[in-house]
Amino acid sequence: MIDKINQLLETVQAFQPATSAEIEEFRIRMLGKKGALNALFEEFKQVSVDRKKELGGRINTLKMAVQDKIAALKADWENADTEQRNDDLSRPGSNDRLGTRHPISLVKNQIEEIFKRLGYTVAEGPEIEDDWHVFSALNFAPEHPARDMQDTFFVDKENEILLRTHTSSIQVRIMENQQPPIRVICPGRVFRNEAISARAHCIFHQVEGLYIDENVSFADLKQSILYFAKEMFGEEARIRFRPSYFPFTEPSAEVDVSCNLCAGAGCNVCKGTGWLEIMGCGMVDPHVLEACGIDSQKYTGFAFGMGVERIAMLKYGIRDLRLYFENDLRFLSQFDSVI
Ligand code: 2NL
Repeated sequence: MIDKINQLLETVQAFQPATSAEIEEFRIRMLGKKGALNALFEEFKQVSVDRKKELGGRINTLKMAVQDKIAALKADWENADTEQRNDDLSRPGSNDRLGTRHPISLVKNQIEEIFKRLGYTVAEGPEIEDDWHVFSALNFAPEHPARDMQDTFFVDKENEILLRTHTSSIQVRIMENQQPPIRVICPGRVFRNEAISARAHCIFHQVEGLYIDENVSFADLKQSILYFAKEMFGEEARIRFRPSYFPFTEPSAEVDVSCNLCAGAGCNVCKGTGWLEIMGCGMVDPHVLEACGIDSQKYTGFAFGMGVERIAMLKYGIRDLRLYFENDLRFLSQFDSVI
């Protein structure tokens, strides 16, 4: 019997499987009901009392060696790369659930795509900016309230380093570095020192656009915005311009789109007016062109800016801004089917 046990021990030590199926065959041959170990235990019943202790110990050692060997082989097998495993590589992969795009990304991408079709390129820029690119080049008066600590986050007040409050700073950098024609869309995060509520957040997203060339007119602006509104809200969308004021444009306007929920009849989203405000725009102030090194006698241009959170709210009927920042899957997974 001792010989048999030693022989089996050698077999166990020498065993090298070529496939995972061979490990299983080995396990059954050794530990199965009709396996080698059970045969030994059966034979063990006939062993005389004085030899039971020694042989019992040896059989147990063998059993443990078998179990350890199988466990080690299985672990190796799990870690081996697929080429070594004779797996069927043509079988379907596992269906891990995919994440979904955030509604802010969806709408930002959509805005970019619409203006790309009109020949615009997309540009980004730094979130940490200086006073010149955010305020001074854009014709903000020295005492303008946006320059105050109450409205703007300063990184270094003394050196006038701050978090950009709009993405116009990207367009300033572009005008400084290239001559017209310029046609560019500038998306990005912006920062304003505001209390968080259902309608305001201190971090939000903007897309601004800029078009500069010879003979660019307000009529060009109106047609470009009409094209955008129809692409974004549907072919039946109508727009209207209301006079407004921005330091960096003259004349300036705010743009409304006909309410897509009540088709202009009046509902609680458009507060009974039939119109929803979607952006601000205007002809670039000649002071801004000159500050950025562009000849305002030769060139004119228009610019516009919109809040991505607001466009997404109008498009998807989202009621509370805070939903965008909470990462609640019940909210996010609703955008599963949107490309
Ligand atoms: C709004 C209004 C606007 C611009 C942004 C702009 C940029 C340059 C020069 C002139 Cl570099 N204008 N941008 C113009 C008018 C309006 O945004 O309500 N945004 C959410």
